[in-house]
Amino acid sequence: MSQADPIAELESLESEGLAAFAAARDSGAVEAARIEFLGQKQGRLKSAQERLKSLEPSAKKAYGQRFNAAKRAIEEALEAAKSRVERPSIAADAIDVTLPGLMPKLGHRHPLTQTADELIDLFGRFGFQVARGPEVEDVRHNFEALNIPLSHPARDPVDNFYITDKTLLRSQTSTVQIRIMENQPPPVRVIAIGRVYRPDEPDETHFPMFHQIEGLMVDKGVTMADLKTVLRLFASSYLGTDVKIRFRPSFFPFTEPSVEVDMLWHGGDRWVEMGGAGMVDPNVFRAVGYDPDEVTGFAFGLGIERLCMRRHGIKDIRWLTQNDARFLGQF
Ligand code: FA5
Repeated sequence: MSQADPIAELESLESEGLAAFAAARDSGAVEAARIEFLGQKQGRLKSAQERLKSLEPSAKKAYGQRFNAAKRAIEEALEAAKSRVERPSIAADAIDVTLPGLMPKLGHRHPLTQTADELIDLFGRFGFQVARGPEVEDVRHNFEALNIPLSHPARDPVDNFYITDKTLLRSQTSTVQIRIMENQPPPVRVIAIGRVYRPDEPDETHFPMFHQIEGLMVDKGVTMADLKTVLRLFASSYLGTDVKIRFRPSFFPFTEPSVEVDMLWHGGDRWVEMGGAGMVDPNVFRAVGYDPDEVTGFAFGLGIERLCMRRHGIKDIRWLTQNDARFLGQF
């Protein structure tokens, strides 16, 4: 392009003008470009227009047409740049009521809380009331009154979270059995749900803090058959009619006889231990002032995590306490 070629100069003026408006990011820059290219006194288009007068008559027509095209293009670029830089400030001030709203993320109850609430509801329908007890317990309620003497290995400090010699984080909800019977005469029909603590090594099915549901029924003539009926009703209501339950002989100091409660699901390949149960030991009745010749009773204690995991197909108990929203959001 030679300096002397007026058409070529118009072309580069046009492309510089378009580039200047395209690069303008705010109204100040748009205005500066407007003055540079379209200014009435010193604008570059104005000077290009002046040049027309000095051209040979034969060149005037072509130059004039090219000039008009360049001017139009630059004016359009000005309009486009104006509306582009103005748009954000309009959007910032105005509320567009036609835009779809942002849905707030709703929280919901933790799967363990859901399980606990469902158990309370279920046993409520069988006539069981809800009781609570403290998580920091004394050795009387956690051991002594439950027929666990001082020499018993269950009291070992390596198996419990002691706070002082006489207090500890309760290791089982059976403590609540004692608290209830101390405070009310028979008949009793209660469940207690809550946290319990044991220094167990965490793995897929064990965690040092977990939850149990305790059941206690005391009345004249309560038998092992009542225990099995209640647990079977519970299992089929909570987990489905195709659940089988099985009692295995076991030992707990506070029940005699004692059993381990296993459950087997349709499609499952093995029995899963859900908890312990049995007939309340006469020594426990004596410790709370009940007459073992007058009343009998059954008690059971099941792991709530195990029930919740079974119900939802959760493979690892540790997921329940990791607070990963992607996991919790599924329930
Ligand atoms: C007891 O705790 C007895 N108190 C149950 C009982 C109550 C027996 C009333 C008789 C009468 P056990 O230690 O087996 O029993 O625990 C009961 C259930 O708690 C277990 O079957 C299991 O489901 C659950 N459990 C035990 N330890 C853990 C743990 N570390 N993590 C998660 N669940 C556990």
